[in-house]
Amino acid sequence: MSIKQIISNAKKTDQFLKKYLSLQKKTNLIIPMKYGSLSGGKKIRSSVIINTGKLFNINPKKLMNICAAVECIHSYSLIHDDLPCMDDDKIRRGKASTHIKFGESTAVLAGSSLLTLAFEIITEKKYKVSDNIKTKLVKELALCSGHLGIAGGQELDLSFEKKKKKFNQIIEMQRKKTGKLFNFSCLSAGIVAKKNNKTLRELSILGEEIGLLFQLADDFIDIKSSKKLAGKPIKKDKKKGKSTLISLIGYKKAYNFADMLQKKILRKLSKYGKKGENLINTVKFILGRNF
Ligand code: GRG
Repeated sequence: MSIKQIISNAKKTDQFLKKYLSLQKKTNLIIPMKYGSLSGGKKIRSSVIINTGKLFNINPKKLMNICAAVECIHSYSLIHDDLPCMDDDKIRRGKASTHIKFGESTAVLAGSSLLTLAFEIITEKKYKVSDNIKTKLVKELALCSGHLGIAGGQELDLSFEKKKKKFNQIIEMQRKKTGKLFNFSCLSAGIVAKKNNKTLRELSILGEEIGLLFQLADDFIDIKSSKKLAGKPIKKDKKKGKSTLISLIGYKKAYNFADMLQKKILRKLSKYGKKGENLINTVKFILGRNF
């Protein structure tokens, strides 16, 4: 049930983004941008956005611009993450990484263009939410993406390589690198639903916890999955000397921590009753997956 729903949400975002990109003026960067954003990927953040919207009876159509914008930022981060100056990975989503297919300079520029496209999509005239909501979305997405969020987390991740880091330092890095975009995914649905500041704060925290859980699961996949299933090389964290909870406390203790975090998230979602079912299923999928 849950995986079908995730695939169906991914299709909706893909369709929206495909159409949006096809209406752009044709440049040499459009094809690498499409390659990096449309071909493959679970689009799990879209499911988190849509299913958070369900907590507040928001029609998924009202969230499509946000889904597409978040997936553009996510794809941008993957394109840049794979570059030789970062994680130097040649395979992504079961295919050649964008810089292998199109060259490094094109990958840098296609990634950067996806970043700016995200803000174009949110501020789009045809997106029928108020200017006040659009301004809040732009501000929060910028905060989650920059040095306080994904980019800052990535810098920490690279600087932690081959170093012994403390538990809290690893969690902080993962909260930024991966958690912040999930933070925005939950928060943005609350912004569209015009929730009060207390609820928005709760949604930010909830989203960041879901994102941390997602990153922990990603670290488990690096150990237990296969290259075919994961669509990317596995067992690379150890080779690269990445600081993960697994490298610090071992697989079993790291898994127990993730299991406790999942229970905490599910407890928080239980207050929404039936409206929370889809998001609960997404959270369960996140820890149980092997791709
Ligand atoms: C994007 C603002 C910005 C800066 C770039 C390179 C970089 C700085 C950040 C890298 C962040 C990064 C790659 C985090 C890892 C997150 C993660 C677990 C990715 C895998 O996500 P999935 O499994 O991928 O959702 P699919 O292929 O399903 O889309």
